[in-house]
Amino acid sequence: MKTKQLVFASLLAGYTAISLIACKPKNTSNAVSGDAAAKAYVAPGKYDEFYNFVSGGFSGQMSVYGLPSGRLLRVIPVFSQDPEKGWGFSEETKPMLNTSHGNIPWDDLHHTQLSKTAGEIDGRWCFANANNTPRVARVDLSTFRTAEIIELPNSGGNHSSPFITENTEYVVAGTRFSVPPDDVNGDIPINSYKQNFKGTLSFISVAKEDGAMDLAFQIQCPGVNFDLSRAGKGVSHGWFFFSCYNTEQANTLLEVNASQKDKDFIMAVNWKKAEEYLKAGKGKKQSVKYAHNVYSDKTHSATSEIKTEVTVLDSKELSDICYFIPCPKSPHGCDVDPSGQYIVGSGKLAALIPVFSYDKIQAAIAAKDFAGDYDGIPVIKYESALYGEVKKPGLGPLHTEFDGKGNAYTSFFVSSEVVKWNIKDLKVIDRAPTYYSVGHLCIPGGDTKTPNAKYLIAYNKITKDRYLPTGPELSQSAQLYDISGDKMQLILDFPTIGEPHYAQACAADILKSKSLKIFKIDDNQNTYVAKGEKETKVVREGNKVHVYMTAIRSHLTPDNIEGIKLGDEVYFHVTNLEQDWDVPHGFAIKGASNAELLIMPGETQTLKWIPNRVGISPMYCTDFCSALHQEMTGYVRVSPSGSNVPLQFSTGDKKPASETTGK
Ligand code: K7E
Ligand code: CUA
Repeated sequence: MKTKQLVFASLLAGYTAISLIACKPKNTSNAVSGDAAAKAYVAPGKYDEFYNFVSGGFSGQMSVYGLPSGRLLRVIPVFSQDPEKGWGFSEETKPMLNTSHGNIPWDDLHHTQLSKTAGEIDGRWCFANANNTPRVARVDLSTFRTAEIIELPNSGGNHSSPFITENTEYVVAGTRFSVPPDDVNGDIPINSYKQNFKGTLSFISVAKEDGAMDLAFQIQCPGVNFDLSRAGKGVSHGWFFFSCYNTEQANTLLEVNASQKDKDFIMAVNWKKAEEYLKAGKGKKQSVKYAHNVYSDKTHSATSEIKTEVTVLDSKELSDICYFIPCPKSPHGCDVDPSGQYIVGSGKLAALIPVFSYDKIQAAIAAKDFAGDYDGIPVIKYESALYGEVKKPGLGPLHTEFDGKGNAYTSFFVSSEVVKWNIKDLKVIDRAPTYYSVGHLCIPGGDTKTPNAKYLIAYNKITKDRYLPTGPELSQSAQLYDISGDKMQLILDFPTIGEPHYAQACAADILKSKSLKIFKIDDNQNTYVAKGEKETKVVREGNKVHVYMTAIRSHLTPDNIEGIKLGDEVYFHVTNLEQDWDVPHGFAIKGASNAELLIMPGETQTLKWIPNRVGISPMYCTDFCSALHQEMTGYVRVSPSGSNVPLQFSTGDKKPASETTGK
């Protein structure tokens, strides 16, 4: 990280006169003033005002914090296994991590996006991207669980993702790495990038009623790196804006070779026009392979389907859907203000921030005011699209959020600060240090038409000297600022799970009443459900043994099982019979090599267990559920493979020792 920062800094030094020694803010201990604690204080027993959905970076998860307290409310497993929830361990959730490359237990999640209606947060879903093996996930905000994951073909490093249109018509994803299309032989020299590599944008449609995602179409673009994006809104609804770097089309040592040009691009995409072309049959079917995984709250199980076709529009052929706008020095963030009129490009190595005008972009397109083309895509003249530049704002601009009061807030990685500037006159109004090396920023509703200008959160990369040392690695941190006054005021530090990239926040009132409390046991359609203790049984099918088990305070049924033999695969299908809020039961058995379970009220989850030794294996509930939780236990007897111990099961004195043989 440090080396990166230095290289970054030395590159910058090439064309800015600003001293790099000044990069690290001083006076860390004085940074918080006296009334800060009161502003972030939420009394015990009181609710926070906002939910904050924070990306977990390399942890592959999303975490939910309360604001302003910074309380960690929940970690939602998305692209990585999570032993706290059994995610990716139980038989029911394993298919969610399936891809065309097989099961992937760990990915890298960078951006969260709350679903919107008419440009406002509607509290239905939160989307997230898997950066490494390209995927987009939809988290259901009634259960705070991942409900759906779709893989993206023709992509590598799904970074410019998942950004959504103002009515959640589409979740959009741009590939970070350009790669040869999936249906051609990719066994080619890497240095044939310029001829053979393509950049792909994916448009995933989202069904209005239930959020079901479908890869509607892709747009094939020149081979560059797509970094970030935002949908237009208001006046610019129907357009999408992507930052592009590596327009040098380098395939090695990008830190030097992709920083050659004075300007890279923002790409403006007319997605309404793309829809028209799609309807007119201009798309080409391409054969590809990608997984589409769906979790059902009815069956409490996931399914994974491999799909084999995608429709691709060619941006070169359909010459009026994509336009390039020059943007200084390797733009990272590409952010659209609440009105939809202004598009802010943050060149990582630029000494200014360009602000483009949607109206001027449209006028330039209408007048064909182009400075030639790039790989067949028209390039609008910089001055023709430009509204103006923010001069000398700081070093290493990354991301911009908006407060709805006419101000923008940009994060500066190298100079470790947040800079507030006015969108109309482009004048810097205020700056506040961050500790240290800030990445993304979040203002609740900051990408909506009406942001809530009370708080701003900075998500930082480096924490050293802020928290007690914990060995070589320190937790990353978030910093909360009060932005209700003229000056930003730092009021709280709180640690994050994994490296935080983008985050979004919304008023607690939008979500809290929608939150599900239990799954109704009568609605449970899991194949192996036992809706009451009477339905519990143990069934042998060859060497597979299915245990239909129930859990209720404070016993398992059955809790004595005999007749299991070496060579058996035992499936514990545990149904939690509770119908009370916040009463999960857990399940673990000695020697289980893949997992434990955690089962919510009314839910069924399955643990697969292959015993590897003869003897008695204890099992128990892992969640302290009642005063008699320590009594919530049982035993399984494992016999040698040839044994004729009959299959029998029981709980308490009802001792049927009944034998159930399979079909
Ligand atoms: Cu700037 Cu991956 Cu959005 Cu992190 S990205 S900071
Ligand atoms: Cu159930 Cu402890």
